[in-house]
Amino acid sequence: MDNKKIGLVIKAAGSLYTVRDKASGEAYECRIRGKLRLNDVRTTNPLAVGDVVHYEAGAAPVITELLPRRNYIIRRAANLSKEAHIVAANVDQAFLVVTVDFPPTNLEFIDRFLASAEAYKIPVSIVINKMDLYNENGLQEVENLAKTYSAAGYQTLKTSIKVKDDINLIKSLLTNKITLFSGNSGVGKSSLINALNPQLNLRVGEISEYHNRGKHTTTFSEMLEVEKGCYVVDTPGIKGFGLVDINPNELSHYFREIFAASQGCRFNGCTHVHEPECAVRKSVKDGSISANRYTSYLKMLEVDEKYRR
Ligand SMILES: Nc1nc2c(ncn2[C@@H]2O[C@H](COP(=O)(O)OP(=O)(O)OP(=O)(O)O)[C@@H](O)[C@H]2O)c(=O)[nH]1
Ligand SMILES: [Mg+2]
Ligand SMILES: [Zn+2]
Repeated sequence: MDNKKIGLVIKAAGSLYTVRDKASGEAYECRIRGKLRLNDVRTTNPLAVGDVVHYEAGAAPVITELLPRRNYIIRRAANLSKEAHIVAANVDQAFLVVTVDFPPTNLEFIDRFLASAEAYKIPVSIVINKMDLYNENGLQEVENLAKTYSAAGYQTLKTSIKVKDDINLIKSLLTNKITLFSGNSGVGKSSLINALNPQLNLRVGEISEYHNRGKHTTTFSEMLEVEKGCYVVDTPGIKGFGLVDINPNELSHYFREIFAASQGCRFNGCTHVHEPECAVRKSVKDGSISANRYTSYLKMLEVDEKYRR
């Protein structure tokens, strides 16, 4: 009996996966049977939204095999954690939603996300949201942020869910793509997706006034069709972003502007930490590379080196 079918994981909630059949478009709630053959990374979730799988339909549908991934975003829950978590797989691009307040997004978090995406060449746009809420200081921070990441080679957007033009701009960037929305809890991922298509009616949560943080309103990952051919993946907010599988010798390759500048370093294999005639440090000194980005690079070298597999 061969009822082996191919499907796309469109929702991942605990051990239950919703799989959309490639041929019929019908959705099935599946569990995983036995041990899937996976790549050797130890993960808390064997499958993620965006995965393409073999599954067997029937009274109790089961996923039997994971097909090779084109890419994925993977992180460690915390730096000390041994287990990794796959945020999404097989995406065309990622929108990292950030806010300078309500809640503030940490810069190192942004740089960790970018480095991880860079390792699989997943294009990331930085979406600075809640533009309607910022005072003068906030707006100054937004400018600094936009300048830093534009200079590093990333598309940077400033948005508010209340501004129609902003939503239309985002929509125009989604055409015929699968776009991952990621970021801290409360930055407005689900709100932005609702603004793109109000019929989706995703749950959104308040920001805790006491902690100035989101309340982890979205609890599972889901792929949604915003318009024909435009898919987005809404995900639960994440707090930390530990790197997985990035060799310290290669870390600088995942900082676009550091990698570009490193072509001018005197030594092959320069770590840009202490070597003489380092073009990267020179660029940090003269301001053409952001000091914050360089600081993130150094922190990631020190911290992640100890815990790499
Ligand atoms: N003023 C303003 N509020 C916004 C904007 N975007 C989102 N919010 C509010 O921010 C709060 C959090 O929004 P959510 O969409 O739930 O945030 P999320 O990123 O999906 O959060 P998690 O699901 O917890 O990861 C809600 O109260 C939204 O109404 C914006 O552009 N401007
Ligand atoms: Mg949400
Ligand atoms: Zn160097």
